[in-house]
Order: sequence, then C-alpha cells, then structure tokens
Amino acid sequence: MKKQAIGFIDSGVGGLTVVKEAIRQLPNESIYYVGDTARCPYGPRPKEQILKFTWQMTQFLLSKDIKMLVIACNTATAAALVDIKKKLAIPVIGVILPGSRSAIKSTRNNQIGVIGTEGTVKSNEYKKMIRSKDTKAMVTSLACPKFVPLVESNEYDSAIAKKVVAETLRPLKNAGLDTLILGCTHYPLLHSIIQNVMGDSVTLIDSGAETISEVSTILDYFNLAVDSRDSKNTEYNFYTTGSIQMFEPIASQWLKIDNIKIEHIKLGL
Ligand code: I24
Ligand code: DGL
Repeated sequence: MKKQAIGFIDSGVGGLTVVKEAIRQLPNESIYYVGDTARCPYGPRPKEQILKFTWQMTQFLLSKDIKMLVIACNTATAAALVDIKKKLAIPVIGVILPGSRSAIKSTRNNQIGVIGTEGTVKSNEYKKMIRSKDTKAMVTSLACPKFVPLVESNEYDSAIAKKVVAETLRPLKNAGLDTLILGCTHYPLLHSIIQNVMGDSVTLIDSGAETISEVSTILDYFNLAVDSRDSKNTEYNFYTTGSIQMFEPIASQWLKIDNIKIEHIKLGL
C-alpha cells in the first residue's frame, strides 16, 4: 500500500474539473496538482512549447515522489503524453484515451464528434485514438477557441454563452452525431448549454470524468490504491505558477474543500 499522492498537471485552473471527479471517485487518494496559470492558455501554443512546459511540470511533481501522473489538460495530452510516458517509470495517463473509449462505447451510429482547443483539434489525436480502436467510427472535430475565454471571463452561464456556443457548434448540428466528446477541461462548465444546443439525442462525454475511472483501474492493477483504513492523512496540495490570489477563490469555490493548501512555484529554473 502506497501513501504517495497522485500527480495532476494542467495549463491552469481548468484541470480542477478533473480533480473534482478524483475527489468524488477516489476519496482516499492524496492529490498534488500543478497549474501553469502564468502561461495559460496552452490551446493556441505550438506543440514544441507545450512539450517543454508539460515536461517542466512533470519534473516538479516527480521531485514530490508521486505514484502516478495524470495529464489533465487535453492540449498537453495531445502534445506530450507519448513523450512523457516513454520517459517515466510510473504510470502516466492522459485524458484522450479514456474519452475516446467512452465515446466508442456510447455511440450507436458510429458518428462521433470532438470539440477542443485549436491545439487539440489540430493534433488530430482524438481521431487517431478512436480510429485505432474502431475503424467503423467516423470522427468530426471542431476547434472552439472562444469557449475557454468565455468560461474564464465568468460568462459560462450567460446569454452571451448561449449565443457563442450555438454559433460555434452550428457546423456540428447537421453532422448526424449521436456522441460528442468534450475534449477540453473547461467544457464541463458549458455542459448544459452544449446539451441544449446539440439536443437530447446527443450524448456528451466528459473526458476528465472518464479519466478518473481509468485512474482507479490502474491504481488497483498496480496495487497502488489507498485503502479506507489507511486514508487518515489524505492531502490536497496545489501548486500554481501564477498568483495564489487568483487560484485560491476558484479552487475553493469549485472544489468546496476548506483550508486548501496552495503554493506559488517557478518552473524551468
Ligand atoms: N474559470 C476558469 N478560469 C478562470 C474561471 C476563471 N475566473 C472565473 N471563472 N480564471 O477556469 C483564470 C484566469 N485566467 C485569466 C486569463 O488569463 C489566464 C488566466 C475554469 C475553472 C474550472 C474549475 C469561473 C469559475 C469560477 C469558479 C469555479 C468555476 C468557474 F470562478 F468556472
Ligand atoms: N486545459 C486546456 C485543455 O484541456 C484548456 C485551456 C488551455 O488552452 O490551456 O485543452
């Protein structure tokens, strides 16, 4: 039985949607989270840069002796998962495989949609993953660069959000999809608006939530899960490259855990 934490990395605060699922599904596990808020967003950045930043976050968490690494950011998973997995001795998991698998399980008509940042959609990693598992599946991808700024400007529940989401998703409306992957950490905040726009016949897949189910399986497979009898010292530590004042209210409002520990860190020194 290991008491080490599970490491999570993300471009900023969006990965907290994945952490919320982890706290819900794996309440015995300690979590260390790095959010690169100083350099967020990753969505429009070139792959080489994202690789470098993601590697820096990974090295920081390795110095904290994590037992497993979750790349909670879709853009970072698309750019860096293969590379990081090759270099680490601990299990590494991204959000693209679990989201893809769940979409294959869900679809009845083999018409799957994927929405995400520019970086995620340009990489084609969701499409490649889905097709590598099921050649019957047809994949339609769409970048939604306006969605992250919408959520981050606190507009995720507004009339503006409804308009932007409806306009952006118009090309997907007549694609005959029965399943749509939310391939970005921020999109669960827009879940009900996206559902309204796409209609009830489309099943939305939250890649982050699916990922935690796989984390659970992997922990058990490697005998790394914390047992309830030993879970007295569950720790949640957050590290941000940006300001604690920006991180704290979002994290405590979103996760609803009190006295959360947040530290400012510098990467790549
Ligand atoms: N949601 C996110 N990021 C923010 C935010 C938010 N401010 C309000 N809400 N700010 O991500 C990040 C700061 N940005 C500013 C532009 O430059 C880069 C850094 C989504 C968080 C998902 C957990 C809205 C909000 C909130 C609390 C919880 C959820 C939420 F304040 F969406
Ligand atoms: N975390 C990113 C993702 O899931 C969204 C925010 C960003 O562009 O950095 O793709």
